[in-house]
Amino acid sequence: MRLSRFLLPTLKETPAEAQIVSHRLMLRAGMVRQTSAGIYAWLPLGYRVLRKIEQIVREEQDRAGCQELLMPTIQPADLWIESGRYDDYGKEMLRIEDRHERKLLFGPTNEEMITDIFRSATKSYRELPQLLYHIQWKFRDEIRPRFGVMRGREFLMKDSYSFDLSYEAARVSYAKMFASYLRTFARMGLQAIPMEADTGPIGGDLSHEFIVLADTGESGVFCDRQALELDVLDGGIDYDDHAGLEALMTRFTSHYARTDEKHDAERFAADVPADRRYEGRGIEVGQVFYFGTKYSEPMKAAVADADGHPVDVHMGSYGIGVSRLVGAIIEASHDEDGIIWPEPVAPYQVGLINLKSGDADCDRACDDIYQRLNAAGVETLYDDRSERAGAKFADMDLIGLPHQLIVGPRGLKAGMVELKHRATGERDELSLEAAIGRLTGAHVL
Ligand code: P5A
Repeated sequence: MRLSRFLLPTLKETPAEAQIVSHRLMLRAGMVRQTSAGIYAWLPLGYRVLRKIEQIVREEQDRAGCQELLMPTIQPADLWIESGRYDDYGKEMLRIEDRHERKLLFGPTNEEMITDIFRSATKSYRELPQLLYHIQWKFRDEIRPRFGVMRGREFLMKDSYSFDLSYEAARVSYAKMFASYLRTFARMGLQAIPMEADTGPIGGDLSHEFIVLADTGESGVFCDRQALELDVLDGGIDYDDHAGLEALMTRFTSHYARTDEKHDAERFAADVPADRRYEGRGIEVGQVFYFGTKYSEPMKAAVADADGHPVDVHMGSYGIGVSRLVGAIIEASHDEDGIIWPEPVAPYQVGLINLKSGDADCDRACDDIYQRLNAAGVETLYDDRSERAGAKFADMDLIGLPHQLIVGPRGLKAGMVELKHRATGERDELSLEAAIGRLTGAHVL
């Protein structure tokens, strides 16, 4: 993409309304624009990151055997009256009436709707287990939307739902989602720590939140420092190995990791040696729930067991805050100059900077590089604007692309260009061919 043609309204000044660094940087980097309180338009740069995150989430759901479908944003109130949650949900639910005076709502979550779909499609225990997910916009009329996309009113969530015949079987589904979450966040370059959690309006008695460490986070974090050293990408995960999944879950939950609500200070102090105690803050990027028959019982979602007797199915639901993750990744990865995107979620891999647009040699060399990078499938944002070099450097650092390829008239005379790594600041003077080779080769530099 040529920057001269790209809608990228970057800001030099820090927007006054933004309290945390990710919100400031998302506004300054022209990624989003607020259209109402807690509701955002995703501009081209921000939308590319959102889609990258969504795709990693999707790949890891598919890998775990979860099936993608798509449910609507607007739901009939009837389903929520059936489950008993229509009144309970309170003012956070955006209630709508259509021209026929039918009661509708903008879905804050989809337990009721998926249970309705399940009960109409399934009759026998032989059809279990079922694991289904969608990636869809949600609306929660939060009393205090803040921190940009981190606590919005409209936000993008991946939500999965599991249906099983028994608690034991449901635990396998829970462990599958648990494992896939560890992989999902690790692939984005995040360390997300699973913590025992309260269940709130979703219900049930088994739940974990996945927390990314950040000082600005809304969740308190208490855990054994050993929890911070686990690496799930070390080995593959076999989703058919139920004992292995249970063992993985045990390994990742045996560190007394708790959010502040459930924190039992005395037990934490007693169980974890003082030098291993970690207390900090973090951002909840996902939460998983097992809630048994909370919805299947009132909504009569039963299947026939082997003897033909109806059994209410055991359910779980599993959420990831896809749009929140954009902010969470920035909180975890930035410096004073701007964002530092981890490669897997970067909107473009390479920023090509023409230091003297309009100079025939520079233009020719940059056009050639740009074409060759595109042909090799390297996503490239080419700054071909006639701006000062300083402004180009500042914008490129701000938007945080992993690699910058800098082309200027002096270097070109000697056939040289400069390659800068955004995360480390390392710079290499290279021949034009060597630079292209590095960027198109292994991709990992
Ligand atoms: C699980 C999936 C649920 O709603 N039902 C379906 C369950 N869980 S949850 O914890 O309430 O939400 C799941 C994730 O969504 C993100 N999230 C938000 N992101 C941005 N703005 C919000 N207002 C917001 N509320 C929730 C969080 O990442 C949460 O873990």
